[in-house]
Amino acid sequence: MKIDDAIKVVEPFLTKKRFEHTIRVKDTAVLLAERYNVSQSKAELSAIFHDYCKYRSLEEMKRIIKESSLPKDLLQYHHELWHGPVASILIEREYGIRNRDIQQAIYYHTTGRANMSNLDMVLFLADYMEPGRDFPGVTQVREMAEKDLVRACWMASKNTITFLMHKNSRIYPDTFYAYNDLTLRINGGNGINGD
Ligand code: DGI
Ligand code: FE
Ligand code: FE
Repeated sequence: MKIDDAIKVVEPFLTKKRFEHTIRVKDTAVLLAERYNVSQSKAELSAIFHDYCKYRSLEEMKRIIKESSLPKDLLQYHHELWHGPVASILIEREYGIRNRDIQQAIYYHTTGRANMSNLDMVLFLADYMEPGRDFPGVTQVREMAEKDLVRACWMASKNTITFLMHKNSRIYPDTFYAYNDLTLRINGGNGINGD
């Protein structure tokens, strides 16, 4: 699908604010893709669709998780975690976007996962650090994103887990798997405590 068509498809499903966020994620993802040798068209298309299902009803998302191959344990966790996996399925069903790399990046954009591809990291990071974001620590992540994709993702993942723990939220396993794997990738397992 052409990028202009994708933008037209997605806009009616989003609020104005969310649509503007989506465009900023796309622009940020394009910059990161250039810097880290990732396909620009894949980065663009995954960014445009990443929050496509953000405002689907909980009933619809629940139904799709139940009747598809998506992991059922998602239903035991916060519904905020559902929109990525559900979008990865619906873009194929509704628009024939059947591309593993794109679908995977969208699937994991909220949690991350172990073994993230560069495209996965570009979307994960673009969503975290687009210019409209104002999280504590986001400036340092933006600076790191200019030189080290893995380390910037690691910082974003760590900040998100810290934020969730402060809220006493339950944390989905993939969120931890992402953090653990990125930690291993940045220090080869030689953390402060040698773990
Ligand atoms: O859709 P966006 O708002 O652009 O951003 P997102 O999809 O990255 O994240 C939505 C929310 O999900 C964000 O507040 C952080 C939260 N989140 C990420 N990992 C987990 C999580 N929430 C819970 N409860 N558990 C997680 O593992
Ligand atoms: Fe999202
Ligand atoms: Fe987003």
